[in-house]
Amino acid sequence: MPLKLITAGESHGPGLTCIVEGLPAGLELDPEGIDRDMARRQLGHGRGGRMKIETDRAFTTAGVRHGRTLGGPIALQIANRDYANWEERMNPWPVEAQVPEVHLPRPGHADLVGVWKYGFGDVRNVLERASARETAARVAGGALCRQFLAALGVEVRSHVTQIGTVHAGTREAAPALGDFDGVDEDPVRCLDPEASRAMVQHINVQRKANESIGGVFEVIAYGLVPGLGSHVSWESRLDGRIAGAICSIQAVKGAALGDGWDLAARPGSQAHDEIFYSDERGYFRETNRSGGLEGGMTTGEPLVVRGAMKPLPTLTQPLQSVDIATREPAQALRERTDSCTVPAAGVVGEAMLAYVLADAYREKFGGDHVDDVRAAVAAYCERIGWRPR
Ligand code: EPS
Repeated sequence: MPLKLITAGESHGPGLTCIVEGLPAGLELDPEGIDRDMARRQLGHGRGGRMKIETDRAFTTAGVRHGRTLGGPIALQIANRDYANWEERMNPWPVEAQVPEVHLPRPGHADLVGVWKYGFGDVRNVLERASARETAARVAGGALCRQFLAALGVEVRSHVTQIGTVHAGTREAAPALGDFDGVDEDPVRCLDPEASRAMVQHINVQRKANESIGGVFEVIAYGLVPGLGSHVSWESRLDGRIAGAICSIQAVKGAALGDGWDLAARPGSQAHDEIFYSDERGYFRETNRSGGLEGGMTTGEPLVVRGAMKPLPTLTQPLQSVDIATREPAQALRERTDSCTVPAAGVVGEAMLAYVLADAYREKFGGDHVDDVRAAVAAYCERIGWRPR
């Protein structure tokens, strides 16, 4: 059975729910680990006033007993503390009060097409679900996937490599797992302190000019076995599954695997990772331009994916739009918003990559109990002569 991760919830409704179905029984879960990921998603210079209201915590209501999974669907609930201020506007049931409608779609948001497609006259019926608040639920579910992967020796990390026009310096080697130790303390979750200062400055300047700012985050998974995903059919290729998951994050417009777009300009001799063998190391590579993926399968090298995020479409100086009630020209909706969420998007990217990889492990190794999965992974590594790295 494929691993499923389903979210429900509106940005200012009573709360968010995530259901994860398909994890094995017997997996020990750490509730603090889930809340740690939730808190990490709220980090980053450039967030708006909403983050002062929310302190996200996941309340587990199903699928876990005394700290271990039961093998059934796991349900996690996250309250929207801001709902207290929206009880009339977002009540699931009819209210006495006259609730004002939103008629000013924002360019770049789901607003306009959403009201056409679903037959609404009130843009709020679209924007509430389209909001990136939904990613809090993905991160809660992703934390379960991350803990399943950790039980198999896999770790997932992220960092910010670009904000607006500011790029982190090029590194001589890809980051090692230990390089991420202080990343959440950095105001933009960047590994390059000098670039981080320039990024913060850039956000401040752009925010003052009423702009929102995009950027690029990178997610890396360490400790994978080779052979997750498959070359045999297009749906099985992990490249597409990962790119799809990363591009499903609100405002993400591009995903690059390994050296990605840069590979297009290089001669073949500079684009691939030559293969070596030694008795001590077995098969190995000296480079990782492929980002740990060849033929739609993991190679066992760190898996590297980047996501490019556009600037958020809610602007404090709104763009030109049309009032959908009068069809007269008007400025787009002006709402409280964030100016930059790239640091948070990296944490959401971790959740999405953890989900795709956990699904790939479930597909390849099956097992009802987590010990069955561990035994199957060990037998496979033995067969191919793979030494966990
Ligand atoms: C969002 C707009 C802001 C963000 C929100 C996503 O919310 P509000 O309209 O309430 O100020 O803060 O993100 C979150 C609440 C979150 O938890 O990430 C949007 O329009 O996408």
